[in-house]
Amino acid sequence: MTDPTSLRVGMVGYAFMGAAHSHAWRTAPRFFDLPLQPILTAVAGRNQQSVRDAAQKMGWESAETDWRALIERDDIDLIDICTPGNTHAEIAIAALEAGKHVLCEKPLANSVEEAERMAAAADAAAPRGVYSMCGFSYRRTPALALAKRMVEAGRLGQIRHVRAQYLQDWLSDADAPLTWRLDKSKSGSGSLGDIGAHSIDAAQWITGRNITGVSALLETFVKERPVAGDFVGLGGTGATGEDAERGPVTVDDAAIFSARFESGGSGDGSSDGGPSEAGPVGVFEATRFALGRKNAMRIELNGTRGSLAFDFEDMNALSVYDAADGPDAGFRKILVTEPGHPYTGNWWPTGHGLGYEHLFTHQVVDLVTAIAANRPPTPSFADALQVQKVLAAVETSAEADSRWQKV
Ligand code: SOE
Repeated sequence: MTDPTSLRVGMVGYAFMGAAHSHAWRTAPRFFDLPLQPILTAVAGRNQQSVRDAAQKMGWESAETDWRALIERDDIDLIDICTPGNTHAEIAIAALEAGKHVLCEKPLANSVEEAERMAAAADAAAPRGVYSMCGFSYRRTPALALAKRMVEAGRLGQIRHVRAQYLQDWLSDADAPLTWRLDKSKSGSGSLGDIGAHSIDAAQWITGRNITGVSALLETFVKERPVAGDFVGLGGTGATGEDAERGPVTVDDAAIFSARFESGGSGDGSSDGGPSEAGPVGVFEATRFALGRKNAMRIELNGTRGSLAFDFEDMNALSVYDAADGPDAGFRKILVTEPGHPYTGNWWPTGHGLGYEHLFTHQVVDLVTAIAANRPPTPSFADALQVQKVLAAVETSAEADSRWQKV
């Protein structure tokens, strides 16, 4: 029985992303007027006691030990996939074919082939009013949503440079344990897909241009690590000990690549330079070894009329340079907390700021609003497939002495 006023959610997985998504499903209706009320109907996980504890802690009405049970239940309208990438394709395709909406964490999949099947299933489901979104949550940062508005309005003119870094340091300790994010069979790649994917999506979304080619290198600094003990966090503080068994790291610790973006007319609002106009050039870096950088998701755009710069470690601010302000102006720091800024009007008075968890609440708001309006949410699986193709091109280039690789 479908309740037209509610959206009943079944979530698969309950670790870091499961906790962030649960918080968002609970919080969104309390700060935003949603057209459908999310119901935290069930959470699924393999270990019966652990998933029951998670349901209790995170506010889910019931617990299942098999994700397939969520898809078979007729009291669930949407499947929220918060598991490692090697499980995304099977769960998402089964859910869409069963007529359930899907929110799938990033990256969409562990290969282009899987992502293509997922995008095809999404395209087949949409005409039936069954929708899907990929969880590139940084798009829901107010400062980055403001940056997108500025670029679309032509405030930066023609974009020439994109400079994107995603810097973490939770693997700087060579004895941090071997968790699923370091196992290619589960995660698909290391820093490249886990955090580099966010930079790729943000850069393409803000500029309104896709990446068309890359030249890349990947590096794994620490080739083997202690097998994970009781893993309790990203860096893992499991009981490994001196004599712990060690296993191979099968993913990159750091990814660096240059990129070209589409040329010609685009979403940057500038006068169309025509096909002869070069598109932006980009430099990307993703690493878990930038000692001292904890979650520095950074992006800077340089255009013909201005520039902007963002650092998630100062996430409520956007730095903007406007050439029209003259040579003495320099970058101005905008506090993105005004009522008219994206999302912020629903929270606190100006200047009080938001955090990482708000991105996931905004993601729920946009997803629920699109579903209720019967229109496809973004980023779509097709958008996420484009990111997957860039990830694959980076890996191909890195395996071929950084030779230029078209996307
Ligand atoms: C780990 O690097 C991680 O949790 C990513 O998986 C998330 O996508 C990112 O938002 C924070 O860091």
